[in-house]
Amino acid sequence: MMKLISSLLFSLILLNTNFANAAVFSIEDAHVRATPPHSQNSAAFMKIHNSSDISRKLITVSSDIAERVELHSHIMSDGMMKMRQVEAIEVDANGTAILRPGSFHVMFLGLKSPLVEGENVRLRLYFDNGDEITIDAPIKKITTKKKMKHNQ
Ligand SMILES: [Cu+2]
Repeated sequence: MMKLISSLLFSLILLNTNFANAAVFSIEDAHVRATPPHSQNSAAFMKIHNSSDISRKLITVSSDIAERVELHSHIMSDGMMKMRQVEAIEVDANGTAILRPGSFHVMFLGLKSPLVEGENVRLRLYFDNGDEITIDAPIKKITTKKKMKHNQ
C-alpha cells in the first residue's frame, strides 16, 4: 500500500513539473529559410511567448543540420545592416520575442545539406530557467529585399 501511495505521489509530482514547464513558453509560427544548393547558411524564425511573470532568456538552440547554431541580431554599422551574434534573446515577462528577418534569428552556419522546402528541421530551444523545448520547424521559402552581410 505504501508503495502504491508513494508511486502515486511521485506521478503527481511529475505531472506538476511537466505542467509547470509546459505553461511558461509557447512557440508559434516557427520556420526555417529554404536554401539554394551549396548555400552554407540559413536561419530560423519564430514567435516565443513567455506566459510567466518573470523575464526569461533563450540562451541556446541546437540542431544537427549545421556545424554551428548561433543566436543573432542585426545592428546598423556604417550605414549598413549587419548580423551579429548575441548571448541570449530576451523574452519579456508575459511578452513575446519575435524572431524575424532583419531582427533576431537563429543562425545556422555550415549547413550539412541544402534545406528543402516542405521538410522539417528539428530544433531544441534552451531557456535560462532550465526549460528545454523541442520543435519541428517547417522549411519555407523566404524572400528578403536586402542582402545581409555578416559581421564576424
Ligand atoms: Cu545571422
